Amino acid sequence: MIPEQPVYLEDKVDEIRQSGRLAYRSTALPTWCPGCGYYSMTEGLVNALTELRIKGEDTVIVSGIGCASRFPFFMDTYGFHTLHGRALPVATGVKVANDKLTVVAVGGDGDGFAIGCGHIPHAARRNVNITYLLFDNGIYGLTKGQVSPTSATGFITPTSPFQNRDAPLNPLLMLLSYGASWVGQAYAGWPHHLTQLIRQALEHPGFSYLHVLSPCVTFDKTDRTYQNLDLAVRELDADHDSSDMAAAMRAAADTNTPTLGLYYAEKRETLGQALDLIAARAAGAQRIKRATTRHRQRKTPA
Ligand SMILES: Cc1ncc(C[n+]2csc(CCOP(=O)(O)OP(=O)(O)O)c2C)c(N)n1
Ligand code: SF4
Ligand SMILES: [Mg+2]
Repeated sequence: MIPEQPVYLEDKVDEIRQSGRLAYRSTALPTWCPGCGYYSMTEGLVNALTELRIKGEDTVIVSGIGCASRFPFFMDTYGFHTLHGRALPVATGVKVANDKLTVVAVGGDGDGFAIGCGHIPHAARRNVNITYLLFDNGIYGLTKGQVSPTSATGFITPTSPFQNRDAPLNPLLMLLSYGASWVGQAYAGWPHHLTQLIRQALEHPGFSYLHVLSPCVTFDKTDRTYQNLDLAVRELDADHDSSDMAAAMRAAADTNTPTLGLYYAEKRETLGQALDLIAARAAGAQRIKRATTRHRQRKTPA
């Protein structure tokens, strides 16, 4: 259909800018392959930050290494592209240094569950108030498609030419048992649902873990494709109780049908709150020590 009035590119860009959707975009255009699920995550985070009115200058995105970990380059927020697998300790340090910041750690399945796997339980049990967005494409995308800790058994890749013999890890079950205080799962092919879950994760006061199923369209033509995931995923049951750990674990254990939504959420003391208390106690102990010393000095005859 030909529009009655001509549409000018400048006007269109202005319209998009006014909607706020360019506010968090850097001038570096994403270098991901066309169709990569990671575009949905960029859109989802931009929309969630816009809805929550969190400013770019108050946001820090921390990543490791991999295609997923390029994320901070494409965002006009503060960013830190760290070493392979090291996003979580750096993000924890950023948050501890300045509790007012919104800190988002991002990374892939290889970055998080292979080389960086040792950091996840500690960020979760400490309940550091950050959001971890895990982009799971079940493959090492950046290094051209090797098998990863979440690849399906039987998956053929350059490092598993006679089929992957290992069973995939179950990240949701792991995070639940590590003590993450917010655990959810989303899918790059459901962008509106993804935005809402990112928003909830950002709003949660504590460690929020969002597992995002995402196709690597270049190196996986058979397994985690949009076609397969579109047929496989479904929403968590409407009566799912996100305060019920056993129900969350049952849903997470059902790997045949990946369910999307909020699995589990609880409110408990964050690392920042605990450190504030420790600092107050330490300051109190110092005051008592100084007062006792002064008292003793006054009582001791010269
Ligand atoms: C210490 C170290 N070991 C290995 C590599 C090679 N390497 C780069 S990215 C990567 C895997 C990334 O996979 P994933 O986290 O799933 O990210 P994706 O590319 O799939 O988004 C590996 C093994 C590296 N850069 N540094
Ligand atoms: S290689 Fe795969 S994960 Fe990396 S940008 Fe391309 S489609 Fe995305
Ligand atoms: Mg990957």
